[in-house]
Amino acid sequence: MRFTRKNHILGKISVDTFLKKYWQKKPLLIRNAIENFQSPITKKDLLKIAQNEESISRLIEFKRGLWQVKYGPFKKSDFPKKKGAPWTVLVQNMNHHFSFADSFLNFFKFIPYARLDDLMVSYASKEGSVGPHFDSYDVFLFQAKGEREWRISEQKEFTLDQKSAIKIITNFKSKNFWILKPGDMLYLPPNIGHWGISHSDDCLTYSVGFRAPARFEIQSKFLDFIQDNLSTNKNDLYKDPNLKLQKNPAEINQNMIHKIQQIVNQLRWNKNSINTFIGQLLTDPIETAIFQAPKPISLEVFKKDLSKKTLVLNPKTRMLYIKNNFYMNGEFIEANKKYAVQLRQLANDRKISFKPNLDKKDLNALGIILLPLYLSGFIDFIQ
Ligand SMILES: [Mn+2]
Repeated sequence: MRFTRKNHILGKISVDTFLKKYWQKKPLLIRNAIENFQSPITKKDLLKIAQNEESISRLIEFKRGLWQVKYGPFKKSDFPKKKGAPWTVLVQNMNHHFSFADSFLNFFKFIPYARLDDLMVSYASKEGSVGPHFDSYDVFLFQAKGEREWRISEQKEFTLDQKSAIKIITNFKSKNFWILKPGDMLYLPPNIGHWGISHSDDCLTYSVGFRAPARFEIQSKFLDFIQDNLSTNKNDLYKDPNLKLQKNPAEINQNMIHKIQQIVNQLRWNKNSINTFIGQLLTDPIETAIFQAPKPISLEVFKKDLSKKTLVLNPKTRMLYIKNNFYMNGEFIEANKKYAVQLRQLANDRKISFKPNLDKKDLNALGIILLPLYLSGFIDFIQ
């Protein structure tokens, strides 16, 4: 499929205007974000991936006055067959399973990768819905096939349905609604009440989801990081050769308090260690990501491939950098800053082809940097 507006999906709105006026602030409807869009992902593809052991999927139905949810992986027989029954299947991280879904995310490069979560795809039969709800994260809802009505709310306070297994707003009120056709897209900032209802039996919606670390998560993971990097000698015990007789044996004496305060104050971190923490935190892969190790190859063979083929990041791989420091899937990459240009290109484009005339010494150095990542299944070659 050819896209007419290369790398721009916001219609008449410029990226600058979008970031200034809408991102994290207010909803935006974009008609014809992509013209003449035809979804390369079909209902059949989606239901197949929902049966995959590694996928994260949900089936949502409104039955007997209750919103009900089942979690995948599913068997084929789990999907409702009754005609006219409204149901929805949602599959997360489609970009890990379907190369088109991965490349679709390229439209959203105007938001940093560190904020990007995944592409979720949902199928709904006519009247299918996940109910009125709100999410904690930003989302672009792109209509890929069929039609869906979206109602959004301006409410600040929600009451939630206690009986349903999913988060459902019971006092949902909406003034606006839109019917989205293939190629249309709705952006929603966090905490906006919304309700999507399928108007057709072939409704496919792509949700480009973002992530935002919670303050608590940052702080508690930072304490873990500090603990993991402690170099204190474990056998260094508390000593008190100057112990004086004290009146009350239950009282903790000032000497002991001072010494323990000093030990606590010896915990140190600086900008560099915080940066290492940030790089590791933000590239930590999702919990379900499994990286399959390839057949081991020697550095010589790897270097030959490197000079001929295109190197790509595994769709599950997260690679980010801070200046000349590179992080991949929660690990710091040991590399001479001489090769930062190439590593930056790999991180930004998620692929790189080295020139065949690459200097022997440089090829060798890059081979040494990249081979361990290849052997971990983090990067791979395409012809
Ligand atoms: Mn939602």
